[in-house]
Amino acid sequence: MTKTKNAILVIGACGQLGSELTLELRKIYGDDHVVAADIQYPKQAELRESGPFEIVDVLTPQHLTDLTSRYKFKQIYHLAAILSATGEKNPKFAWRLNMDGLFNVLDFALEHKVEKVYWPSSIAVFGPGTPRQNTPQDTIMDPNTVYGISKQAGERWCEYYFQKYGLDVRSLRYPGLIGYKALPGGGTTDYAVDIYHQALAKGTYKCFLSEHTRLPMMYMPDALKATLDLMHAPAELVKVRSSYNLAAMSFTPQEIATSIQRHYPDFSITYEPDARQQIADSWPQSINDSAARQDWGWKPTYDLDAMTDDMLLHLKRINN
Ligand code: AKB
Repeated sequence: MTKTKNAILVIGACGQLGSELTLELRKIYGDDHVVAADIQYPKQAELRESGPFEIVDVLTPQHLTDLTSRYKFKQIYHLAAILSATGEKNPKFAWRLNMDGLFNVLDFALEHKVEKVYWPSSIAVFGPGTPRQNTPQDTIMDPNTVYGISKQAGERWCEYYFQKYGLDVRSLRYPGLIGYKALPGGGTTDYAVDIYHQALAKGTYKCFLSEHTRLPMMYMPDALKATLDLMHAPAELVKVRSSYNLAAMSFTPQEIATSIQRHYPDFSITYEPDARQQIADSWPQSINDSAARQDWGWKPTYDLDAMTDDMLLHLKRINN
């Protein structure tokens, strides 16, 4: 059997970020060289049909080893994780999946001489003791969700593998991600995606966060660009080996509703905060990403209104 050399593996390829990142990587590296992997087959036809797909459960290292008879991987994007809200429902399992999954991938990468690994961190690494405005790269980190604790520990392990074993691991602390192609699963920032779908479907939205809850957010094209720019940066420019702060915009539920009302003046929003409010209240309101800007030239493109215009345009097209 001939092996595909220089392959790229995307674990968690069916998720919100993975489904879009896989397609971008296929545009750059060629469809056959980007292997999408997840615990279930992709629902999205484009993802299913455009290139190879493999069932991989990151908690089963043998699934990764089995792939080595057919692929020689040069890069791995390990995106599989349990997010903040879902993590609180089953903390022990979230810890196991987020941490053991990361170890399995890092160890596989070392053993099989993978050149680069990407692993996402999150603003969830911050907590109630962290300065909430313009949160610095290096500051107090006292996360109080299992997701945040696992991301903070994961950051330390990524840096450890880089320093002790020379593994080129790169990472970004994503804010809430918003895109029209796939739904997020189980996060505290998910409302900012759902609100667009509900605006078009019902003209009204019941928000699980209160109206003035300000959180850092980013539109998917910016998140994809940041991820690829970081991965393509020369190694010597990647000076932060835990995870880079990354920012684009910050807004409240009331502000995103106002942005939607520019297109749909009758759109209305109500507020019924649930357990996710407490998580949101422990996170920063805005992020200082000057290290990413200085080290490898990060600069976002979309603000709230530009994102709203684009989201609504695409969702209307998809719905028709
Ligand atoms: C979540 O809300 O859990 C995620 C995140 C900010 O990492 N979107």
